[in-house]
Amino acid sequence: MQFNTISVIGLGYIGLPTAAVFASRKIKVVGVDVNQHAVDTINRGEIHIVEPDLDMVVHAAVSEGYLKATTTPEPAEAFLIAVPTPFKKASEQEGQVPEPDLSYIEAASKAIAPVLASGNLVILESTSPVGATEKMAEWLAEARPDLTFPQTHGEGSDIRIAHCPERVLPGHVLRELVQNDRVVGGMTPKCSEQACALYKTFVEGECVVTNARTAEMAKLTENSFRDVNIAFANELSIICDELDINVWELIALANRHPRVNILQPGPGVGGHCIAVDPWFIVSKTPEQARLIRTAREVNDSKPEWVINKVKLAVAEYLQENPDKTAKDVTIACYGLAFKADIDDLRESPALAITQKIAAEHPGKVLAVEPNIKMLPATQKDQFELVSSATADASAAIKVLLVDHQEFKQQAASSLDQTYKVIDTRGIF
Ligand code: SAJ
Repeated sequence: MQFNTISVIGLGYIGLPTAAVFASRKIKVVGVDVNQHAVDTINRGEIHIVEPDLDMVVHAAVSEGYLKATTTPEPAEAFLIAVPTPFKKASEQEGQVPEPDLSYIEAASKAIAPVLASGNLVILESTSPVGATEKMAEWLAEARPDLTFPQTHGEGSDIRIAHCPERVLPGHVLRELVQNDRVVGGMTPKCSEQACALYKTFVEGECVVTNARTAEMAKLTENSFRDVNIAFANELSIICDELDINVWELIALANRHPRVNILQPGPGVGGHCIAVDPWFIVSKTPEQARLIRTAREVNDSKPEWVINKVKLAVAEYLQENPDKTAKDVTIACYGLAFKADIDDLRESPALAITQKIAAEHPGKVLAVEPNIKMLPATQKDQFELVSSATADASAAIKVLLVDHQEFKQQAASSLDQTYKVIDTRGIF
């Protein structure tokens, strides 16, 4: 099947690169987003998110006329939905399992329904709980009783539906979009076949076919696998601290075993995926998903453990310097991003730790984040953004939160200083 026009709904971290890559293959792409600012920015050939090289691809796609953005859906042969699937806010309480919020998928389905036509393909790319694709198909069918859908008409339906989860790593999106294998979960084999034909316009990896539910679970499984493994490393770091063992040396030694590959501890798990997606499994099967839930809890509790370590370091410093009070102690936090070598502060344990320290510590709190030029407005009054040199010169306590390249390069020269160091990433 030939696709001349496709529409991507949701022009964020996944939708915009996907739209741009399709457009770079000379397919007409209509990008749809509710955010007028994003739409205007893209139509100027610019981008509103940070991702290496994306600006060039979007600029080329817009100026050659293959990509345009709009707030209102238009007819197309295929629709790709790449909107957020966050938690429901109301259930973010102690002891409760966060429930996935499908309202963005629902809104996107209702927005495209009026322009759907027989023969169209609708793909859900958003990371979703098991059953979300079927739910999307129901919403579409309710809005368009004049069309037939796979849940009622199988292979003969007017509309084809599939779930094809994105699996790209922020910072490497353009390469991974093209090179990664793609899981294609059609509601029927014909749906999968058409979705494969669409992705094959740019995917160099294999398109591996399954059903929609398995595709949904595959994505959740990948991120839960990583979360469980990071939780194992984080738990080891707490055990090793108790037993006076260097956890990084320990992991390096254990990883010499041919069948052991432990991940790295850190200050907690951030980002928009790994800390969220395992909950989609837990909320569906709370009785069965015991390990997955515990891993989430282990990783979510790590920031508090780091904060307690900082408090202990302050107390020790004051014991060693009885002429000083807590107000005289400057704490420097190195790194605010959710992981190394990116500028993304959203859902970042490093930022949360720095904010909490700043809120509780009576002395000065400095933050060093080489990947940003200024603090978001909400953080401006909480702590100061300074250079490494300034922080090094005035801090009594150093808290290393993100293993940015810059910090790794400076680590060796910082060793001979007389700071108290809480190194959550093992770079010192
Ligand atoms: N982290 C550790 N220790 C490690 C590895 C990671 O503490 O050894 C932390 C990071 O510092 C960060 C968090 O985990 O706070 C997540 O970082 P990440 O690099 O593991 O993953 P993301 O969130 O950037 O991207 C993940 C990827 N999933 C997997 O690797 C299984 C990516 O392929 C997915 O497409 C993405 O989630 C997504 O969108 O779901």
